[in-house]
Amino acid sequence: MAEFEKGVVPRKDLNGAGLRILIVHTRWNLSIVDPLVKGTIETLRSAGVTAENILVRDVPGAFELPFASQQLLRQHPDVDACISIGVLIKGSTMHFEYIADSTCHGLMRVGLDSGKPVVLGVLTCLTEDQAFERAGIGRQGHAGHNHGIDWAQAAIEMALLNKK
Ligand code: CRM
Repeated sequence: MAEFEKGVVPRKDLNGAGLRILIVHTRWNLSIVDPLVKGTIETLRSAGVTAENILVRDVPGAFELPFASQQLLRQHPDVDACISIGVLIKGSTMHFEYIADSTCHGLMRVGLDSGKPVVLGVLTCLTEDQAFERAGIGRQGHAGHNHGIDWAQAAIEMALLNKK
């Protein structure tokens, strides 16, 4: 039996040429957010999205992502998809649960209301190590996988689907 491999199987030959992609990212947990944004941009570029067609904007924290994504999509009607990136790490209060829940629901709503794909680039991690590993910069010999790669591929796939 084939071994189970966790994760998404990307579509082959994704072509992002001509697509315009918005990235909105947080400045909270920036040392983890930065490599995620980098991985996202590198993947978009290698799939044919030009540098001029990648708009990058930042906001304070994850809670701001839905509002900012909504407003930036309104201000830039030529954008084909939005990737909203942030990293939530559980602390000792209930803040994490409230922010994670409202951010994810908010981003889903922005996508459905705007008719533009919004990719959930928000990690909701129980430990710092989980976050590092999902940004491809894991410690203690476990580099992990940069989820920005998957988010870029999802954005291109959904943008192309939306153009049909
Ligand atoms: C984040 O991206 N943001 C976090 N924030 C900030 C929050 C928002 C402010 C202003 O509206 O509320 O920017 O998204 C947090 O407040 C916390 C909780 C910190 C604590 O007290 O445990 N965490 C994050 C976070 O992990 N990531």
